[in-house]
Order: sequence, then structure tokens, then C-alpha cells
Amino acid sequence: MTSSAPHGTYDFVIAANRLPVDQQVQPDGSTAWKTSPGGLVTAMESVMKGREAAWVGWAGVAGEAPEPFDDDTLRLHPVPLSTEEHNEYYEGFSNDTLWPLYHDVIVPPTFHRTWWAAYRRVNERFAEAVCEVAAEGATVWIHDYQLQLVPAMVRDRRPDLRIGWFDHIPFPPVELFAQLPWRAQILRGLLGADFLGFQRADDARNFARSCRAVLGATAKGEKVEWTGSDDGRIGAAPRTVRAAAVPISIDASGFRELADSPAVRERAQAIRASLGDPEVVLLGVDRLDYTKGIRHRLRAIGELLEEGSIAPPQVTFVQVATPSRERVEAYRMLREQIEGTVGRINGDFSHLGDTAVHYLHQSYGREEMAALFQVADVMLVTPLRDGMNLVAKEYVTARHDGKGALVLSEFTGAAEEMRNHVYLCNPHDITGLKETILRAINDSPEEKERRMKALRRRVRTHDVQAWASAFLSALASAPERPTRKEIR
Ligand code: ADQ
Repeated sequence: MTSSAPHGTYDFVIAANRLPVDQQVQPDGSTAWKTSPGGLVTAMESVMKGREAAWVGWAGVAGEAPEPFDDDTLRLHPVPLSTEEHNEYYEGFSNDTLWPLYHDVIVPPTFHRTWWAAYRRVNERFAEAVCEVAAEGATVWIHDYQLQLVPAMVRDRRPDLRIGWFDHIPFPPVELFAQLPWRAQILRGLLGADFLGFQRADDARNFARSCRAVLGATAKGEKVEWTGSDDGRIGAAPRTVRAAAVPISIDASGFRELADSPAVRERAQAIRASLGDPEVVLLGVDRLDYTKGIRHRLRAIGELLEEGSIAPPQVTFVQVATPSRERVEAYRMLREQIEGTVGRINGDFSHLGDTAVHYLHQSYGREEMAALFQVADVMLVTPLRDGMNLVAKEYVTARHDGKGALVLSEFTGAAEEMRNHVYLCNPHDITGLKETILRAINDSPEEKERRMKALRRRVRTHDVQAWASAFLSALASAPERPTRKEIR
């Protein structure tokens, strides 16, 4: 503990792997800033609007970090990553160890000690940056699986801070989590926080069970008590921490307004016309990630085409697959498989002018996304495992006409809130998935409107602002830290 650690001036500090904007090097060598991709930034953007705060994160380009700068009321404080650290901490430990481990081991996680060393080193750097900008007694909100050691590292340096952490992805059952060679260090890192927020109550319970099984901590309800250890390793002090579900959402009113704009409505009509005005448009929108169940979805679509249950030009399927983590081997393989499958399906079932599957491996602006959602008569959100899935919430919000139908996997966090009114599916069950898709196509318009109405109400009342307030009030009232004497 270094009570002499320098203090900053910000009462509210965000730490996330990425800054909300990415630095991009242009072909002429100059640099420009662009909104960085992904669910976390989409969610936090509207929460942070107008708030005075510092945001600590990587600027998206390896090498020296740009100087801290202001973007409206936000102080952006870039953390540098070398190319090697980007490979080992980010692509390696975060995306090839933790990501598959936390998503039910859909692909096998890779364990490398050098990656772990880089993860620790980079987490240390984030912790230092947080302490540099945080004022005495500030609130610090740390995000996601890339920064699980930061809570304890910050606590060690700055016991005056109130520290929260939010997990955007699932927290695995202890039977899977226990595979991680550094499981105890990760749990100790997280226990440095006052409050830990998860997408589902099951994720919070998985965390508490892991603390019990791996650390011998006491877990009762939402409280985890850790009596600490004297070995001088991360998170050694005794703590009482609350771990609970705070499901994330979207900026529902902002997205609704955007979707309702004349430009987006016109664009939706133009998209529908360019698809040949089909009777039914099926849509999938995902990062190209093995957790999203795109292969299972294509299998179901391929079989439906083969059986003649659906056929172009009456029914067409549009799959938008955002480029993602393209240097990680599992992602390269996935892309090849998906593109091969799309090619085969189109070879067998498309005709000149009538395409069975429109596949778009591109990123789009918010307007284009809203227009695409409006075109979708049936939205297919079929992940094998997903922390929440914001696309499901964006879709129902964009359908201001109350039409449309959402097929949603039971393995998403979103299904916890939406299961009663979606067309719920198990994406592993291809026969069941096909039946569910057909039901979503063929149900009566009245039934679909009834379901969409309930879904839209749910997202409207549980929006991202409600999520942020729930998280911050839970953090403000999190259990005070007991002294070592009180706990023993
Ligand atoms: P992600 O895995 O990135 O997020 P998701 O929740 O679906 O997944 O969010 C993706 C966001 O990117 C959505 O806002 C979507 O509209 C946007 N997007 C997708 N494809 C796009 C494209 N081609 N062009 C432009 N935008 C696109 C992680 C977790 C999720 C969790 C979120 C938030 O994996 O489970 O819901 O964080 O906590």
C-alpha cells in the first residue's frame, strides 16, 4: 500500500480495455479518432454523456500512448500497450484464454504462462493510471474480463476509493473456472472491489461458488466474505464484497428516436426493395464470434431451404457478421467455415436474381443498423452463450411499428428478461430451432404484436440509464470494509 500514491482530480473514473474512441492511422500517416466498436462502448456512451469523468483505456494502436485529452466532459487517459502486450494480454490471455473459458469452453481455452505474465503487467498499468486520475474518495467503475486484477491492485494503492466492477460476459460455473491455472489470483483480484455486478443472478452465484471452492471464502446470499491471507499476493486483505445481477441494456429512447427518423425509415424501404421485396426477411447481426451460434443458425436455414419450407424470393436470410479478432486462430477458422457454408447454401438454393443468404462481413453505422432491424420480419439471435446480447434489445426497440418477431437463444442473458415473449430456442437443437423459426414466420400478426408490445415495454423501462443507476447505487451502498479484527 502506498499512501503516498499521487491523487488526481476526478471523482468518477471509468476503466475499460478500450477508450470510447480509437485512434486510427490514415493512409497518409495522419491520425484520426473514431468511436470504438462493441457492446461495452455502445452501452456506456449514453451513460457518460454530459458527466464529468475520466476514462482510462487503450487507444487502439500499439506503441506509445497519445497524451491524455478532453472529449467534451470526458477526460480520456490512454494506457499504452506494446505490440507484444497487445498479442499476449489482449489477443492471448483475454481473447484466447478467458473468453472461451467464460463461454462454456465452446472452443478449448489456451493456457500460456507468458500471456498470464503480460495480463498481470497490463492490469498493473491500468491500476496505476486509475490512481493517477482518481481524486480522494472517488468512485471507480472497472469493466470486464480484461481487467479482473485491477480492483485489488487499485485497492492496495488507494484504500480511499470506492471500487466497482462489471462483468459484461458470463461468469462460468466453478467446474469450468477451476481449469484456470491462475483461478485464485483472478478471484483475489476481483475481491478488491466493493461491488461486483453481473448480467445474471446465475453469474453472480457462479462467482460466489468459485470463491468458496477455490479460496475457502464464505458466501451467503449476495455477500462474499474473504478473510484474506498473509502471503503478500494480490488482494491479501480481508474483505466483504457484494456480488449481484445488474443486467445491462440499451439507450432505448435514443435508439427509438433514431429508428423513427424519416431517413432511417426511407433507408429501410430502400433495403427491402434492394432485396427484391421479399415476403419475409430473416436477419442475423453478430460479431463474427464462435459464441454467437452463426454456424448452427446456418445449418437450420440450410435444412429449411433443402426441405422447401422456405425459399427465395419469398423468404430471404441476411446475415451481418462484423469482423472480429481476426488474428486469433479460432476466429480465422470460424470465418472460413461460415463463408464456406454460405457459399454452399447459395450454390444450391439461390437463383439468378434470388439470393438465399445475403452475407455481409462489414461494420455499419447506427442508422444502417436501425434500418436493417426495421426490415427484419424475424430476427435470429441464437448464441450458444452470451453475457446479455444487446442486438436483441435493439431489434425490439427499432420496430416502432410493433411488428416483427424475435427468435432468442435461452443461453443469452437477454433471455432471463425476455423469455416469456420471445420465440425461445435451444440453438444446439437444430430440429427445434427450425420449428421455432417457422413458428416465428407463421404465427398470426396479432400474436406477434402482442409479444413485441411486451418486449418493447420491458426494454423501455429497463434501459441503459436504469442499469447505470442500479449499478452505481449498489456500489454506493456496498458493504463497508470490515477491519481484519472484525472479521476474525
Ligand atoms: P458483444 O459480444 O460485442 O458485447 P452485443 O451485446 O451483441 O455483443 O453488442 C454488439 C453491439 O455491436 C450492438 O450494439 C450491435 O448493434 C453492434 N453491432 C453488431 N454488429 C455490427 C455491425 N456490423 N456494424 C455496426 N454495429 C454492429 C459484450 C458481451 C455481450 C453484452 C455486451 C454489453 O459479449 O453479451 O451484451 O458486451 O454488456
